[in-house]
Amino acid sequence: MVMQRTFSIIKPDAVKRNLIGKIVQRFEDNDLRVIAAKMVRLSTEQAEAFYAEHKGRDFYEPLIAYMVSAPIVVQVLEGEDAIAKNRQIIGVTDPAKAEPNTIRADYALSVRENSVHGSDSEESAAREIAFFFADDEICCRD
Ligand code: RTP
Ligand code: MG
Repeated sequence: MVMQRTFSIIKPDAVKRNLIGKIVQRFEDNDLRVIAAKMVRLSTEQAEAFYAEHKGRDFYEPLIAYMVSAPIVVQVLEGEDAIAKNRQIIGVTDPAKAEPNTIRADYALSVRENSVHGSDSEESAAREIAFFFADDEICCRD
């Protein structure tokens, strides 16, 4: 197993419902460490750039409107096999189909308002981390 970094968003629905702590607890309980974190309010331009891969899909416009509707918490998580592990902890996109005890099964409101984002590959993780964090904002820990 290799140490990996992944990128996480606590999305507007979860921030609005005061679930930041409960969600971070899931990461820490699974040996993922928060090595960078900040709260941001995305502009429409930032949200469109972040989700550019989905441009043209029917859910794209409402996704952008949702992502700018309230602040979000962006984080870099580090741990063994962090990318796949984070996706397991999160559960699949639709909370109705998400595995029991996943964040989305327990907290998400709908397919769109699904509480968290997690990078889906090494390439996505690298792109998404660089989208939000400068190198000197990421703290390496022993
Ligand atoms: P994420 O990127 O946020 O971790 O989620 P994901 O990989 O599970 O889902 P993805 O297919 O990348 O979609 C990105 C986000 O768009 C919203 N969505 N809405 N049918 C719909 O209404 C729909 N499908 C996707 C969700 O917020 C999803 O997380
Ligand atoms: Mg995705």
